[in-house]
Amino acid sequence: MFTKILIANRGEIALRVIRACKELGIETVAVFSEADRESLHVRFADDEICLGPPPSRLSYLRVTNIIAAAEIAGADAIHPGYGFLAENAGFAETCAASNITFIGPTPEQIRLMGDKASARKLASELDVPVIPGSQGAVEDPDEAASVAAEIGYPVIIKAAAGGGGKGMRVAEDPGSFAQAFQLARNEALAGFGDASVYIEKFLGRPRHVEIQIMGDQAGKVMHIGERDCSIQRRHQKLIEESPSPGIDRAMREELGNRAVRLAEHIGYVGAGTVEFLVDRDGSYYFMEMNTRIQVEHPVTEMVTNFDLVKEQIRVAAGEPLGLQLRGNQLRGHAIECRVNAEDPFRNFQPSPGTITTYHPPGGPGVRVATHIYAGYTVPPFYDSLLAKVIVHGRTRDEALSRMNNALDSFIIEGVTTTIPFLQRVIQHADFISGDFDTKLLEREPDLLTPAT
Ligand code: MV4
Repeated sequence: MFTKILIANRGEIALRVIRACKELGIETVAVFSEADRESLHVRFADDEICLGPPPSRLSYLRVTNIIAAAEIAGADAIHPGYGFLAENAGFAETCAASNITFIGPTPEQIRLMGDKASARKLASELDVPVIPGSQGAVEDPDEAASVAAEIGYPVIIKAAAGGGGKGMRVAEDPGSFAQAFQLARNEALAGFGDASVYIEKFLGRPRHVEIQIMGDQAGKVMHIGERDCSIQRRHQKLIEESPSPGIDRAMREELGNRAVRLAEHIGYVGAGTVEFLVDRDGSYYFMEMNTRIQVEHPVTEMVTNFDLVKEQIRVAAGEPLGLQLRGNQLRGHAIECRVNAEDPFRNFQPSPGTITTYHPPGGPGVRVATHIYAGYTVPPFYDSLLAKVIVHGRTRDEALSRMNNALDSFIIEGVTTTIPFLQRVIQHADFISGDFDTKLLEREPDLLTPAT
């Protein structure tokens, strides 16, 4: 087992990893930017090293500084958390070259799944259903147009190096295809330094259902249930839950087995997520794979009682998967709401500043993942996640009731938060019934105007 882990991250996920290390008896090293000196991850870690100025490209993204910090502190492994360097294959390579274990998949696995066109190609070769579309990337505009005609309109053009909704264009009809294709390529080049794009049939009202998987170094991969992440705004997830109200036991097993087949084929090590779009007629399609621990992982932890972060560390140290799902049963229902320092009624404009009052919700089945406290100043440099409220109940109704009460009693003053907006969403008839999809917020603009 490792003796000391450097956490190459900040905020709530850094605290989450530190807790897992403490339970495993592993020492911790926090790294921080000049804006995060007063952060709790710095206080709770055994060692602390400043990386540089506040902007992340000068601190949390500085590979050489992070590796130097690990060497100085004597860390034998690095946990990247999510975001920042978590899906950077070059960083994972540099760790290996410096004799430091990167807690996550191999550089090759990160690279393969990071190229969304190659991931799609691999999935289809393994009989994991993919959305009808091009075989890999297409360069030639005429060839692309004939692929689009073949699959039928509307189509969506996606950047191979994109993912998570970045670099996508929809073409409704043949007349708008050539321009959309050109724009998508230009945006892909500008945004990712790679103009490669691929084409898919555009699904109008899909659900986003993702399968949590975990693999060990002996080649064993298991699936650990799904999360429904359909409630999103501009590709930012707002609410996640497990199990998904849109799929049944048989479908869960089917998606899980497909996800495992894909991951096993590449000898996937660590925690990963295989994303699917599920259409209203029950057909499902592979979309992409994320090679990191995700923000919403606690939802899965609540319905399984697993500690996914501890398990990531154990498998990275070469131990076999210690998780066991009895009869693949998920226990009860969990929901997560992400609370951000943003003004939901002013186009989600960021609201950094100092927290004057803080009181978290509590009670049975309520978990709050946060790094904030009264007196903490939310810096303007990073994403605006303040806290995740995760509730568990025996039924979805019980979980929903707990979430309503939790949001009601969550007091954060000094910055504007998205809590009032989240309350409205979970009180919407379509959310309550479970009959929702990725277009819910677009269909309901009233959710975004202040109550009168
Ligand atoms: C799609 C789609 C419809 N059809 N692909 C958005 C995130 C990125 N991973 C892919 N995304 C989508 N891909 C086809 N062929 C609709 C979306 C999409 C979406 C997906 C999941 C959750 C929220 C979404 C919001 C808008 C669009």
